[in-house]
Amino acid sequence: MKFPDVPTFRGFQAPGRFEADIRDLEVVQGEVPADLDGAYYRVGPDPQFPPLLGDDIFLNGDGMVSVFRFEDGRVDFTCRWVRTPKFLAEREAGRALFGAYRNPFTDDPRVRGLSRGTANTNLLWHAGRMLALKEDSHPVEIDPLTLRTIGPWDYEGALTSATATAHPKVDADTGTLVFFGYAAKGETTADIAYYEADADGKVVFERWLTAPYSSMVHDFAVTENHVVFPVVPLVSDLQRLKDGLPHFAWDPSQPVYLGVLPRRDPTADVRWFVGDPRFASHTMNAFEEDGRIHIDMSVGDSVVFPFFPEINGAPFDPEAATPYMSRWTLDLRRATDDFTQTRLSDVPGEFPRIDERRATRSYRYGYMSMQSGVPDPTMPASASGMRFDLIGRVDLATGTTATHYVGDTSATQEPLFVPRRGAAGEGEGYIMALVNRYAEMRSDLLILDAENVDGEPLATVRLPLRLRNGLHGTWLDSEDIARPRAGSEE
Ligand code: V55
Ligand code: FE
Repeated sequence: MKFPDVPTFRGFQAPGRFEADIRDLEVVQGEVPADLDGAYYRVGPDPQFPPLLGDDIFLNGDGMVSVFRFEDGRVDFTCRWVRTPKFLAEREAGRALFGAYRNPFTDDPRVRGLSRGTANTNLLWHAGRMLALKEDSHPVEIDPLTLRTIGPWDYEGALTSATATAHPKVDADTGTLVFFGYAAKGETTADIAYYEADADGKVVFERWLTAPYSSMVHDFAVTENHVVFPVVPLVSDLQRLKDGLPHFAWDPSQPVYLGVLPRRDPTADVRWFVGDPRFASHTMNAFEEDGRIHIDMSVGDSVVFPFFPEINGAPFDPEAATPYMSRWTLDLRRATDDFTQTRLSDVPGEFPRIDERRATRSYRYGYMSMQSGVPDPTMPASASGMRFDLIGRVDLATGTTATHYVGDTSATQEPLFVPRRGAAGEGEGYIMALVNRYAEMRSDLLILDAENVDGEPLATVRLPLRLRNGLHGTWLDSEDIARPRAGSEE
């Protein structure tokens, strides 16, 4: 067995392929705040086997979950693969059986019909369940204490879509979960299924709509009274899959459509707003103000992923691809279908997070992986080509961005905001970020004061090993970990 000699699988991005437990990680700088009592979970792709087709894209690796547990200033570490149906079938075979990213035509015939999900994109804690998410398939439940896989979760049959987003939203006030699946009737279908589940995890609303064209709907926007589905022209169709082409292509001949629905309204028409082609992947937050909807997303003029080609073969344009946090504003009071775009920070960035207590409401702060003017070109780039050498806090009240430089020969992964216990004010808390130390081929967990981002870290927790790039994560308070889930007898 051998992984291909390409950057996706070599150097810092070489597959980790270990499952580990480390007690009491070394704290080499500062002190871990003693009031951090809970756990930071993150997930990312880590292929179990070399790709069936000889090469693969970063987004297709098997989901590996890591957890950092905090208690009394000490930090324990555990990582485990999610035992998806795909992972188990391939482990049994001792090799890869599934082929290209979201292309079932490339699979070994013996796995036909089996879920292709990798559970590699995000983790959701809701109604006492920890779910590992991938947007092409159903969630997979894991045990938050042991990281043992429990199995696919379909909301007791209520998840009628073939897929569920990796970026669901939880209303912090009500505990309501708002989520959707795109390609909901199977790969490359333009169908979107929108759901809401109550605080006990029971699906209480379902509604289907059809997008103007089939594309990657990686994230969406939820406000107090509306949901918005951003359809950006990273398109797909079945013929591409049959032809063995990458699942998605960038098609700048198509406009952006923003589909707005009133929440939990079974009959209202979808209102489609239309704008110039642009790429947007992650929503920072969205809210309503005087009959308008503001959607804050990282927006670029072109697709950020070099491995999803321009549909007519134009070369990847890193400058056009560079994303900036931007605000799209739709005016529901006007009859026209246009919307405006304003830039919220002049520092390029992605992986936006917020103080989740403000999700769906007006807010002040966002936290992001950011890139300074002259990132070191000798250092590895992320899958998107970005070199995230800064952790940033965007202040929407002052229009300023504070940044923390993570060091030479280093790059940050997604920064997560963790509220400080007993502090209710927005942004009172910590930022956690896993930092790649390229010179040492090792990882550090940085803990920053979220109100003093540009200051020295509160603590640097040293890992004796390398955690390749991951995607998204979540914080779980120790009180929640201990609490049995709704309806269980445990
Ligand atoms: C992304 C990540 C995915 C995916 C589609 O924007 C989009 C990130 C890790 O998987 O399948
Ligand atoms: Fe994402």
